[in-house]
Amino acid sequence: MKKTFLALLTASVFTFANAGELTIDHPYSRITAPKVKTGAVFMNINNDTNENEVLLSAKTSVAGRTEIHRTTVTNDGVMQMRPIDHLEIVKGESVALMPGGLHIMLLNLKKPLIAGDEFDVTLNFKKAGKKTVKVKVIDQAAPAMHHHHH
Ligand SMILES: [Cu+2]
Repeated sequence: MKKTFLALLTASVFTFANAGELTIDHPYSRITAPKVKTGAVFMNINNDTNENEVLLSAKTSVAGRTEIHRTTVTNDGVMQMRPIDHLEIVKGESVALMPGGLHIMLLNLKKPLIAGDEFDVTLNFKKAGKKTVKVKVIDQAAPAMHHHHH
């Protein structure tokens, strides 16, 4: 009897210790040329909770519209990006948004992104709700890409 109680107690402590938070690391964006109206935001999303999480949308005042994009390479080696309507972050895993992969697309940029600037992006998660992160603009230009927006 006593043994069972201890086993249960140990199990619950273990579960509690495991239940962390949803965290976002290193959100950044790259500089844009004066006439370019698009940009991208990158970050790591770490789901240390016990439940799968879903990123539904993102919003920022620097862009007229924001989409979640996935970059793929076609059979003939052309990079294409396409909007996805949500992004799943499985419990205990991290998802990297990075150049050449997943990113938050900024459309209709209101002004160029300049190195050293910071702007807020609010991420809307299914379970954690809204989380606002400060995005830093780094001094690195984006390479030319084929953009396929629909
Ligand atoms: Cu994109």
